[in-house]
Amino acid sequence: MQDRYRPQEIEPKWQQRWRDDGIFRTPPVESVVSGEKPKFYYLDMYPYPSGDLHMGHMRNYTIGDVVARYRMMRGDNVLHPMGWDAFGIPAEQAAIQRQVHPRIWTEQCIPKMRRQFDMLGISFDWDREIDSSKPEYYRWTQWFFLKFYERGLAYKKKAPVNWCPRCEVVLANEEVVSGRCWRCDSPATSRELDQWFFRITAYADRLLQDIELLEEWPERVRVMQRNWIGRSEGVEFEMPVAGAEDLRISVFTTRPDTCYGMTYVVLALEHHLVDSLVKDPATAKRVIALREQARSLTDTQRAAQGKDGVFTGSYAINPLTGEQVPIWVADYVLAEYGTGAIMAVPAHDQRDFEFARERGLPIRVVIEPPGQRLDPDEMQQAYIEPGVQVNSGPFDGQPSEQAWHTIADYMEAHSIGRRKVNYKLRDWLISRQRYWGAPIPIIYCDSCGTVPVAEEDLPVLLPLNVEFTGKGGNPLEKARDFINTTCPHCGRPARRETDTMGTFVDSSWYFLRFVSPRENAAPFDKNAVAMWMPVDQYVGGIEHATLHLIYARFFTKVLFDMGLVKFQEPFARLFTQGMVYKDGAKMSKSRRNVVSPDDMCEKYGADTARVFILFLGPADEDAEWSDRGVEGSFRFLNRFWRLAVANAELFDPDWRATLTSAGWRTPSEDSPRRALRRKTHETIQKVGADIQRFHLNTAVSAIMELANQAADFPAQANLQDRADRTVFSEAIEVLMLLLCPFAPHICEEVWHKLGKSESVCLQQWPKFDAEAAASEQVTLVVQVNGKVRARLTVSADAADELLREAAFASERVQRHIEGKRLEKVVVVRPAEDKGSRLVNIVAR
Ligand code: ANZ
Ligand code: ZN
Repeated sequence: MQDRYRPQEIEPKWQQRWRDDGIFRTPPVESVVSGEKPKFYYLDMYPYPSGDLHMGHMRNYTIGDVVARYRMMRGDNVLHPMGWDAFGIPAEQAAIQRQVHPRIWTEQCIPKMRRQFDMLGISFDWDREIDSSKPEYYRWTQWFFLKFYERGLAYKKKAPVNWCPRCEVVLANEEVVSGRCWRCDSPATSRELDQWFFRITAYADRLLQDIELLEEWPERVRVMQRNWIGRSEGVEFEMPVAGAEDLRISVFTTRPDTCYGMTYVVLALEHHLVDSLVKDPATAKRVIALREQARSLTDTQRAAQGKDGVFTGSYAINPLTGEQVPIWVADYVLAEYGTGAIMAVPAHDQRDFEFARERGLPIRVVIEPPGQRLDPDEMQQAYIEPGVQVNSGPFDGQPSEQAWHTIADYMEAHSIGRRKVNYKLRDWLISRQRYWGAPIPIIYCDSCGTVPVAEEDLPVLLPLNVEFTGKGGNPLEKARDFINTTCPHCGRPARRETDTMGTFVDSSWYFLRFVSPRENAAPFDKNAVAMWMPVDQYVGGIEHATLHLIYARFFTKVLFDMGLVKFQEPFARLFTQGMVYKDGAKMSKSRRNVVSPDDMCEKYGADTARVFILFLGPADEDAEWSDRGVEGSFRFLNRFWRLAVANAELFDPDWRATLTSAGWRTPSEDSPRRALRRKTHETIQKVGADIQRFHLNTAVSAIMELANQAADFPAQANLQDRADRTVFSEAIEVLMLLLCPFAPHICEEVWHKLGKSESVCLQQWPKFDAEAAASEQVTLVVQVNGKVRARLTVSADAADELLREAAFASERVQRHIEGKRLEKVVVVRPAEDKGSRLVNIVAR
């Protein structure tokens, strides 16, 4: 009786064996340094331990597992770690809703997820597991804060911040997605609070320039980072207020060429001059109402949809013309960008155009398309292209691109303004008025002011004994024992900072911790970092294109400047995987379209789940769930099982020796044996190349094809014949090895059933034999006007175009068409592409 394929029995067995034998343990630094094997640090973005592994995770980590296992078989020294981004809001929400302490909650969730990873057979080195919410870890997060503070890169200021009324938490700009909280989706509002920032803007230029170094990153992510940093070159200049010459309005423009087209000026609602300019009480009331209305909008929303404003009653003087223009206050100008004020040029800026049209403000054209006139009354939209200057005094007639510079030069020469570079990038708001995070190591003393905690006093422990009411924000504010302390300078009673750091701080350096996770004297062992970093392959979702991936780059650059690391970019290669959809929507609990990895594994086994999820489509694209696909993957593994197990008797473990000694490496004749050997080696090459390019779905189908051909082989060949048996055995063994990264458990079981003893996971990736893979040769018959004129030998996979070329390259063919006009060239292929091809030429 033949064994049936029973994944539920074999999978736990092998997982246990792999664990007992420690086969995924990272090689020690010493052996990596001395060895000749290349190092390969494969990192999946570490997850938040929600306690529930979903399909998105599963896809991500399966992709990673295939690549890491493949690298291991290729002979690389592989570091493939996993850990937990364990601080953050959900654990605290759980505490509020269920009265479970975040510590306990987290400690319940982590083993659940670890079990799920193990259930899937992911090859993580669990000895290196890290948890960012443990004091061993966050003491170093705090240590980095102190270092940043020392270097002037951490500072505190009052700032209007985005606020989520539902989570009762401050949101960084990056956490506001289309005006909503990135986590709970409720509309964000705005508030003024004391906040801690990291001065990432000091690194804006380096972050921008070094994008050039990230050649192995998806172009999409590089573009998103460039836009996020948002460098713009322009001119900043000042305008006196008419009748109040001590008041000056500073504006930033990227279009100095349009200065003569300014017909009004706009201040942001929060601009510091608004209150001095507005004299009329009715207008002042209106301004207050506008501010009130804007409070519920985020910056992005205001810039996009805002268009409400009021005339202040005052006028500014255009320094180029001496002309007076009205000063308005409006919501579409942001207080936080540039100078918080603009010169409005409705003829050439679309937002100004709409604002002016609605209020009947004048529109003056100063740039016209070459050879064309523009009438402001006729314009349907702003003209934003380059052109020729008009109505621009001494600059008339200049191409606008030139006038950009001549006007900027003029302003600089006359001390009206200066060239200026501005960035969209804001300093990174790191503080959270939340409990579940690393406490910011700062002490406030009435005599000494703001005092950093001494390094040797780290970690500042997060007290466990606090109350979670869900009201009024941060429970730490009521934790007396925590707050009351003594000043490190003067020893008098002092208070601790109660803000904690956002989790993006934790994840900005975790990739460094993995190289020496138990290091106690430093955040990481410098030698280990020098050895393993940078990460060779980083994989995660596109949603991190700007957030995490800019912060981690920034951290790395600061650490470089501190002399702690020798590289400036942490991630050499980046891959962003797509999401999993079902019925056209992202899988989510609220949509009730979740398929759980547990159910799949229970029903079909982990190997089927893995093969299926990879087979869904290209790994970097979103994929649509398909129930039929699961069945298909399961049937494939069953076929593979039967192929190997049913033919176990015929399997020749010494096929390799036989092959070389008997000289059948490249059977010359056209036979099933030759075809199978060719297919075997074609597949070796394709699967390896596909894995390196993350084309895992096509790799799987290539393996399926080889399996099908091998399954057909016994009927076509004579397995009593030694040559046939050898080539067949090779195909079976190669199949097990190629499939191993994708479906490791079944391969391991079959491998042992065929009499092998060492783990299949530790085998060498099969070697590609180019000669064996060389494609079949077929005859190409060339006819000219119905008569055979040439017989040529061509490769069977030559496309029509190549066949035509080969035909015309033949001298005999040339002789017969010389001096004639070609009327028709037809390529004829035999059924299933087997046998000779024909090129038919008609020439008169
Ligand atoms: C006059 C002008 C004329 C402008 C023109 C554009 C086109 P980026 O590329 O984003 O830097 N601006 C400046 N500060 C602003 C603020 N705080 N809120 C809203 N808008 C602001 O764009 C800079 C341009 O955006 C500036 O150039 C300014 O409008 C506007 F035909 O000045 B411009
Ligand atoms: Zn003090």
